[in-house]
Amino acid sequence: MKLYGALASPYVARVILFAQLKGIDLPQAGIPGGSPGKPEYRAFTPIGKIPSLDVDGQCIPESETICEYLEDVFPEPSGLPADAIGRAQSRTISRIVDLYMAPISSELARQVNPDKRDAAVVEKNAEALAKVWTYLEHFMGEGPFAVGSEPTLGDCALGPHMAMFKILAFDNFADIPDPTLQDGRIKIWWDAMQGNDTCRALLDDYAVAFDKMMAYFRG
Ligand SMILES: N[C@@H](CCC(=O)N[C@@H](CS)C(=O)NCC(=O)O)C(=O)O
Repeated sequence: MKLYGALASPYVARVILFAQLKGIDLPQAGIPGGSPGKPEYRAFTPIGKIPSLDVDGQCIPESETICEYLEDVFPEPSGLPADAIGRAQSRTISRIVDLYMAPISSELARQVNPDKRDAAVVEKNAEALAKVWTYLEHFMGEGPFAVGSEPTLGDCALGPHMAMFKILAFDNFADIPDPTLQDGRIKIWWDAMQGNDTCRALLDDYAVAFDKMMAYFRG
């Protein structure tokens, strides 16, 4: 079993963090062909995105599906809360990240350079992001983590994305405030992530990797 993908991707970071929290030894390997667009990688996964998991030549795509696969194969320690409602809450946080938060990052990435910026696009996405914070606050369970006293699947999805938004959005757009600095449920969550050695170390490494990639958008 090996994971294809680079840590600069918040989706790859999700899987790595999930595996680390579960104590799974998950080797990373170079993408076949060298990059996601290459025919060698497309033959393995026509979706052509990272991460993907190679299980004896069988491709498992999509970060969330990979995490659920790891949970199935290595059920202990669980990467999900013990009760069904808690598991649904943790999965909901991941879904909010993928469906509502992630698309905003792609839009804002194109607005980072002030010389090429469209203020209307920034404003539209700032409003959308403010809504995402309300979704997260509404659907997070009892804390301090996304659901409960330990990090689970939802934290693994949200952590790298929040770390990405710190560099991509809050550092670049004065009108997009950082919710992890304002009193409330998201700050409680972020502080818990920072207080967990595994989460903090992964998020720090991810931020370094993502920041290097940001040079492309700043140019
Ligand atoms: N829904 C996918 C998203 C993966 C994704 O968008 N990966 C990006 C890197 S952050 C990628 O591989 N992009 C390469 C490309 O589009 O060519 C998942 O959860 O794994």
